[in-house]
Amino acid sequence: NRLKAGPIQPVCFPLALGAVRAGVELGAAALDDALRARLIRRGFPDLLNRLRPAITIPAPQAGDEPLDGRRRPGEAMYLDEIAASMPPLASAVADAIRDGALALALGGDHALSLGTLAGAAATAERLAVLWIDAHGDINTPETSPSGHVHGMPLAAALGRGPSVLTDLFAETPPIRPEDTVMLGLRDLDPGERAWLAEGTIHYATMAHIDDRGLDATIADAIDRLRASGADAVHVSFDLDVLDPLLLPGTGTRVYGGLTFREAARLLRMLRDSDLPIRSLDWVELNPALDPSGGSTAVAAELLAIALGETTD
Ligand code: 6HN
Ligand code: MN
Ligand code: MN
Ligand code: MN
Repeated sequence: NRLKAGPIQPVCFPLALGAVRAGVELGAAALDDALRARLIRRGFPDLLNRLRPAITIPAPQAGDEPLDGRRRPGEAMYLDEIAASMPPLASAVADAIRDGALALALGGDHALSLGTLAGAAATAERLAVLWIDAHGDINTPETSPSGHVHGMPLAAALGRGPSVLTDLFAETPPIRPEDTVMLGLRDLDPGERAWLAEGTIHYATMAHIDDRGLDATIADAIDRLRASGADAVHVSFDLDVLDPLLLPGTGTRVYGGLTFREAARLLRMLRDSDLPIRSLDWVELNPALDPSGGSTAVAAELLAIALGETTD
C-alpha cells in the first residue's frame, strides 16, 4: 500500500473542460502548494521527503469560447479535446507507478480519471477501483443530464460510452464492474441508477452508510476490494463527497456528505489497510468558489492524512 510509505509523485492536471466550470483548474497547483505548506508548518519532514516535485501535464483550455453550460441534447461537451489530452496523463501515471511511487493526480475536474485509470490499468494485471464521490460518474452522453464529461469517466473505464473515451482503455486489461466499489453516493441520475440496479457494481450510498455504520461499510469495501483478487487498487477521491458545509469550494455540491472526521476515518482505514493501492486522484477542488481558502485547507489536510500524517 503506497499511501503509507514510499515515494509520492504528484501529477497536476489543471482540467476544467470536464466540469464546464472555470476555477476548478486552479485546484491542482493550490493542492500541491497547500499540502507542502502544511507539512512544513506542522513538522512532518518524513512525509515531505516522500513528496517528489510535482509534474504538470498540460490540460486543454476552452479557447475563445467562454466556458458555459449550454449544449445540444446527447452531446458531451469538449469530448474530443478531453479525450485527446488523456494519453500524456496516463503515461505520467503509469511511469510513476512503474517507478515505485504512488501516482497522485491533483485536479482539476473528475474527467481526469479517464487518464489516471488508463495509466493505472496499464501497469496492473487486474485493477480494482474505489470511487469515493457524491456522484456515480457512470453517465454516458445519452444518460447525462448536463453533457459534462466529468460525470462519465467511470462509465468509460468500465466499457460504456463513446468510443473516443472507451478507446483510451483499448490496450489495457479491462477494468471490471465487479472489481469496482463506490462510496458516498447521494446524487444519481436515472441512467446511473439503472446501471447500479444491474447489481454488479458494489456501492454504498450515504443512506447505506448511515444504516450500516461507517466502519462496517468501509470494512465491507476493503474486504470486497481484497477479495477481487486484483493486484492493484486505484482510489479516486472526489472532494464533493464531503459535506458542502465543510467544503463549499467544489462545483457540484450535494448536502448530506461526509464530515471531516468521517472522511479522516475512511482515509486512515484505507491508508492502514493491506490493499495494493498504487494511485490516487484528488479532484474537483474549485478554489474560486471559496475565497476564504477554507476548502483548500480542508482538502490538503485530508490528503495529508491519506498519505500518512498522523497524530496517533
Ligand atoms: N463529478 N451526475 C451529474 C452529471 O452532470 O452527470 C453530476 C456529475 C458530477 C461529476 O462531480 O465528478
Ligand atoms: Mn462528484
Ligand atoms: Mn460481486
Ligand atoms: Mn466525481
